[in-house]
Amino acid sequence: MRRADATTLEYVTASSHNTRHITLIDPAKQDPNTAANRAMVAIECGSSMIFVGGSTDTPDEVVHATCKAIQEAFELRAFAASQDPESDESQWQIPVVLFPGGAHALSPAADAITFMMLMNSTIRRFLVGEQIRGAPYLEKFGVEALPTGYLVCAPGGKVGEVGEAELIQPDDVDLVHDYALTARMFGFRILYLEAGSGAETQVHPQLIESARTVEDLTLVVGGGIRTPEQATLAAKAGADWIVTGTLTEDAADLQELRNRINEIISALTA
Ligand code: 1GP
Repeated sequence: MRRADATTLEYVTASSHNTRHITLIDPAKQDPNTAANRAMVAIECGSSMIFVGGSTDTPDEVVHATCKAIQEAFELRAFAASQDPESDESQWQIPVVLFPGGAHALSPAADAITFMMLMNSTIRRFLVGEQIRGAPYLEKFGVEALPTGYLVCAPGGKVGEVGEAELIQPDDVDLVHDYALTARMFGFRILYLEAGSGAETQVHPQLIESARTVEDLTLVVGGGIRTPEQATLAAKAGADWIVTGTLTEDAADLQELRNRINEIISALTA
């Protein structure tokens, strides 16, 4: 549920003193009600955006039910906060953004979508093919497109394999810079450096630093970030946003989830 007075792109690209945190929720991994409960805990702990997506083969209806459940939960919380002088309604005006594996995983209940070109894919489908299939749907339902260059870095995981990406290696600092420059010249506002969900190693900080030297790009970094130290490393290298999925997905219960997100957010705001 985004604020009425700003687009999601404005929210995402706004300058922020601290690196902000995104909680990624994979609709394939829990029912919509559980997803909504987890999203509420994430926001209570200070996460600043919810991504919905991840798996490559989730059907539209599952993605939609999850987005809807999260939006309804946030609306209720915003309403409750508006009735309570001690609470801040804007805490719940948090965008719910699709992070799709393709044109199949879409929902009109989302505020926006990371509209991505997998820039280092070797196949047309992920450069522009899925996007052509998804664009009319997004236009019809008024889901805001966040123009995003998506770069898969080693180890790359499943997205690297499925996307047939020429993985960016840790020492490809010039290459990542040139990709960042290209992204900006295409008019992308966001560059997402991805190591792959559940990756054993996160995106190398020198790649983040190199991309950072290109102005006017908001940097999102994800994949393999599990500890506050790793979050700090990415933040210090210049990430505007970090994404965690696995860390929160495999928490045993809501209390463990709360502890884990609190630790990451404390590291980012220290
Ligand atoms: C995956 O970058 C995200 O696309 C998050 O990765 O699951 O490793 O946190 P993790």
